[in-house]
Amino acid sequence: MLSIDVVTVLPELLKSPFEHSILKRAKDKKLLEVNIIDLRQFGLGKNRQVDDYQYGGGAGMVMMVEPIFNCIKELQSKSEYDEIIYLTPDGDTLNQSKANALSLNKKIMLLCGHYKGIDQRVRDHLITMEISIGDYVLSGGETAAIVLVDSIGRLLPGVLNDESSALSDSFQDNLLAPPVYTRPAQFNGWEVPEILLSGHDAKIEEWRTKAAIERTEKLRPDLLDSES
Ligand code: 6GU
Repeated sequence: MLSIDVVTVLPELLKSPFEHSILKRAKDKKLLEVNIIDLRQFGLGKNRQVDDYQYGGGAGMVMMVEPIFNCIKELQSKSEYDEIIYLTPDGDTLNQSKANALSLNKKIMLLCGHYKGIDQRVRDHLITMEISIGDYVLSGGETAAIVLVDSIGRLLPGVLNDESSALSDSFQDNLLAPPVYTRPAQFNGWEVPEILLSGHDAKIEEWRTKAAIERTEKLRPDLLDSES
């Protein structure tokens, strides 16, 4: 069982995404648990303030250290975390090998950033890992958290019906997945490659490997000489 606590100022945004399809199955099978924690519960004063103007001036609010500190300490008093991850565009870019590694944990916390980011002292003293989901800017870390939980959750053993299915995904071996087809074999004069209809398993496997390599050379040659 992997348990993921997501700390956010927008809990409503995260309610539905984990209630469908593969992530729902993971939850039903007790392989994955996702808890949403509303950071505003730890906000200061009667307005439950969680952000403030930045020192030195400049546009945009910054998430304050104290509510985040109190939230993390409260959660840590109940369980031990393998990682406390801050989702931020300047973090390490997520890839399949990072998702694989994270799927081996028991308990992780995700902190969703907002506004201009969080007080640097949170990052210096409380966060153990920083992750970005790509080189573009999102309004908040919540959508990134959904992506991260999805990429990790589907890797947990037993989540996918066909155990080999996650292994044959694109990127799992630094190759894009080969093309796939289903019935009918002919549509509108468009044909399915004949080898796939042959029933010859070894030849089909050979065709798929070749097609995966060709597709990767054409679309993502960078993957073929990358380490991760
Ligand atoms: Cl993790 N957060 C935000 N706000 N923007 C992003 C991101 C994360 N990853 C890419 N862009």
